[in-house]
Amino acid sequence: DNFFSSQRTAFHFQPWKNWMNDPNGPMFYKGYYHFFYQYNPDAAVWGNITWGHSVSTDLIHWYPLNIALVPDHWYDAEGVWSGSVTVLLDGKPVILYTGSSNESVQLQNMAVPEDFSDPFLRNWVKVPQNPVLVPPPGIGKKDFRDPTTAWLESDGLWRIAVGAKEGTTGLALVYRTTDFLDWTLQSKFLHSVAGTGMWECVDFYPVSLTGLNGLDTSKVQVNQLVKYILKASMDDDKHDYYTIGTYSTDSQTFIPDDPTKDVGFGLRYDYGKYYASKTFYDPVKERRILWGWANESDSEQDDIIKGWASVQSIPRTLVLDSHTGSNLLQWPIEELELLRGDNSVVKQNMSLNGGDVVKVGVSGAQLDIEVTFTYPDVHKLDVLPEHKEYDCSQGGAAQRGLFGPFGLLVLAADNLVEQTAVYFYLSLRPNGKWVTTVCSDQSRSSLAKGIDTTVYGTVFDKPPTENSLSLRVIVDHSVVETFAQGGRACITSRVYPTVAIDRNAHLFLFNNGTKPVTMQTLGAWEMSSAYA
Ligand code: DQQ
Repeated sequence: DNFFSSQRTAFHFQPWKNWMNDPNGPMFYKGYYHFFYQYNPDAAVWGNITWGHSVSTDLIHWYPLNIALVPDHWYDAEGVWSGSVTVLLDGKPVILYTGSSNESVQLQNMAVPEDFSDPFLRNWVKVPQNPVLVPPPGIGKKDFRDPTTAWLESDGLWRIAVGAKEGTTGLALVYRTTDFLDWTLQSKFLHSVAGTGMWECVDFYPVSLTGLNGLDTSKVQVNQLVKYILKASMDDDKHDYYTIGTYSTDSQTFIPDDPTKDVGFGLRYDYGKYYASKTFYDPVKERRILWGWANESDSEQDDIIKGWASVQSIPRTLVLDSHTGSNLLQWPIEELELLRGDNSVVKQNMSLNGGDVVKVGVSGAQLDIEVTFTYPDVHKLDVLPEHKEYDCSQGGAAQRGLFGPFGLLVLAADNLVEQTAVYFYLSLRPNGKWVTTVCSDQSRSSLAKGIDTTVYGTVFDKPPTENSLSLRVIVDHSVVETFAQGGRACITSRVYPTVAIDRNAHLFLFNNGTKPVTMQTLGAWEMSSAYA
C-alpha cells in the first residue's frame, strides 16, 4: 500500500485519480493559466476520453475545475481527443479538437467559451457547425487528428496544421480560414517525411535568433530574425521529434535546416518517457512553454490498483541554443524554484576518484539538484580507450569507462539496493572526437517486478568552448527529469522504488569511471509540495 501511495507526485501536474494522457490547449486568459488534458473520468486506463481542466496563477499550483468537454455528440461520440487553443486578436479563445465520431472517423471540431467574463472559462459550447473539418480525399478516416494552435499571417488568414499520413509517409496538412468555420485545404503539406508513419500532435512555432524571449506565432514580422520549429509525435515509436528550419510564407511550407535530422529521426525533445507535447506562448513573461506527457513504466494492473496513471512533466521554457544553433534548450519554468525549501546543500570543488560514492546531505523523494563537473582533461591520457560507440542501455551505470559513468544517484536507498543513476559517459569515436553521452539508468531503480526499466540516453553536442558538464535533476517520487548541459539534452524517467521512498530516499554523487573527475559546484534543495 505504501509502495503505491509513495508514487504520487508532489509538484508534477496530475489529476486526483484515473487516467491522463496528452496535454491540450494550454493558454493564459484573464489572469490564469489554463491547462486541459486527455482524461478518462471513469478508470485508470485509456478510454472515454474527455478534456480535464485546471487553472493556475503560477503553472505549479493547480486548481481543478469540472471537465471542459465530454463526448456528447455524434462527431465526438468515441472521444474528445487532442487539440489546441487559439487566442484571437480580441483576446477570445477558441478550442479546436479532434472528435472520434460514432463511426470512428476523425473530425475537427470547434468549441467556444459560454461566458467570456468568467476567467475560469468553466463552460464551453460546441458550435452548431461541427464538424468543421472532415478527412480530405486520400487521407484515412483514422489518420487525421490533433489540430495545432492557429496562426495569423500577413495575408490576414489564419492557418492550422493537422497531423496525418499517406501510406507510411507522415505529414502535416495546412488549412486556412477567416472565421474558423469555413476552411480551405492548401495544396502543399507544411512538411512530410517518408517512412515516419502517422504524425500525432503536430506543433509549429517560431523561436528568436536574437533574444531569449518567446514569440507569438501570429505576431512574427516579415524579415524578423527567427527560426521555426516543427514537432510531431511519432505514433510508431511514441517519441516527440523536432526539427529546426525556416518557413516560407510564399509556399507555406517548412524547410528543415538539416534534412539529415528531419522530423521522425532527428532531435527529440526528451530521450525518456515524453510524448504528445504541446507549446503555448505565455504573454505574461513573454516565453514559450512546453508541456509533455510522461506515461507510466509500470503495468496496467499496477495502474488499476493505484487508481491513476500518468503525470505531466514540469512545464519547460524553450529557447534556441545560441552555443550550437542546432538545438533547443529546455529548462523547468522559473516558478518551480519557489518550491525550493530551507533544507539544502551547497558544495564546491570535490574530487571524485574512480569508484567513489559520496552521500549528499539532502534527503527525500522531492529534490531539485544542480551540479557541474569539470570537463575531464582527455588530452592527458597516456593510453587511449578503444574506439567504441557507447550505448548506455548495455550495462548502464555499471559499465566502467575511463571518464564515466559519473553523476548522481537519486531515489537511492542507504545501502544502494535501489538507485536511479543519472550520469555522463565520455567515449572516443573512430574519427578521434570525444563525445559525451547522458544517461538515466532505471535498471536498479526498484526491487518490484514487472516494471519497464529501460536505460535511456543520448549523445549531445558540447562545443570546445564549454569546459564543464552540467546536470539539473528534478526528483518527484515516481518521476525523475534530467536536463543536461543547460537543457540541451533532456530525459524523463518513471521509477517505482519500494524502500528508497519518502524520507528513505537519498542523494549521492558517484564516479564509476576509472579516472578521477572534479565536481565543481552542487546545489541541492528539498522541495515543498504544490498540493495541500
Ligand atoms: N492521443 C489522443 C489523440 C492523439 C493521441 C487521443 C496521442 O488525439 O493523437 O487520446 O497520444
